[in-house]
Amino acid sequence: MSNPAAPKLSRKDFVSDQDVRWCPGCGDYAILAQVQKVLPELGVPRERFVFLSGIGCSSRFPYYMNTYGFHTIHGRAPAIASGLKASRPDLSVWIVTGDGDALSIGGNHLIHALRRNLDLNILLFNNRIYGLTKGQYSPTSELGKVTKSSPMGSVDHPFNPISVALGAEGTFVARSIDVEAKHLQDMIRRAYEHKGTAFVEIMQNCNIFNDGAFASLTDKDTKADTQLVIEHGKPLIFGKQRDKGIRLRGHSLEVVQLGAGATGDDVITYDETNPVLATLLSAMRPPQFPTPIGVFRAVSRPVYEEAMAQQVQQARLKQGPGDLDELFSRGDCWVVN
Ligand SMILES: Cc1ncc(C[n+]2csc(CCOP(=O)(O)OP(=O)(O)O)c2C)c(N)n1
Ligand code: SF4
Repeated sequence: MSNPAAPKLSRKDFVSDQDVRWCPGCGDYAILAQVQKVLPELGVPRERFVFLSGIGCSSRFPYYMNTYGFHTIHGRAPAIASGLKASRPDLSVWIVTGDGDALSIGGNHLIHALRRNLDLNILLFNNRIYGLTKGQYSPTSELGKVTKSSPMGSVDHPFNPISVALGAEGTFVARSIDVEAKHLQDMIRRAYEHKGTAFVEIMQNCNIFNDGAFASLTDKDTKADTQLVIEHGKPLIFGKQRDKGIRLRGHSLEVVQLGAGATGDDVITYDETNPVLATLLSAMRPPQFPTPIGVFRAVSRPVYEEAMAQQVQQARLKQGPGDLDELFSRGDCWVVN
């Protein structure tokens, strides 16, 4: 899709003339800025990009991108994006969704898009709350979360979006954080480069209804010990002094202190094509473990739209171009007067 003859674009080309209506301080601004930074670097003409969303604060995203876009209906962006990509495989199709939009009302659409593996990019802004509707708990809110809709604390066990995407056999599954600009840019670029459905969970602060949900991950004093940056072919090492690692003990993971009975050789070297490692890492939870960010899984599998186009071509060769009117009126038809 990249075209060397395409006009040189800059961030400004992707900024729309719409007033941004997110609350001041919302993490969505940082994500928008990184998407607008990366897109001009991809060598794709602007009119080839389409952003589709469902409903929520995050789903206002298409208004702010100077590209084609469609603010669709709640939870249904994956369905509409699938139709678009199947009929226009030349477009670069992006879905922007929230934890409520993608995992409550849209849960079913999300998992089927992932297993079908159309060449789509899904950015799930996870603020662990319903922002637009003013602060009800969401499917990623922690157990015991006190909100207006759970005044005594939520009794729902939360989803882990990475585990959902891996369980649906997503071929590209990654996580980043709104304020980790460079890391987020890398994940957006990798998502674009992946052929197949790329799923990126972006931890996003909703400073109005769930402020500080990821504070320990983003605070500069703690983040070296609470984040584990996973990279293909590199050892799972973290900590301010880079002195802690993740190793396998039997069928489980454990944190080891390097130099105190463990060496770099004991630590796992990450392999983003290994489904067992991805599953083990997706289950890592604080406070026992740091929170992994990066690409959990990247594997290649045929994409839906190509297989579909091949079948259509084969059918045309065998049966001719076809006639829709003739098909509709064939067989057991009647007229209602
Ligand atoms: C059919 C339907 N049901 C419910 C709603 C109300 N509603 C609008 S947005 C939303 C959830 C938004 O949460 P999330 O996807 O996490 O997005 P955020 O606003 O936090 O970015 C809900 C329940 C709706 N608009 N339509
Ligand atoms: S309510 Fe939360 S998610 Fe929505 S715009 Fe405001 S800060 Fe952002």
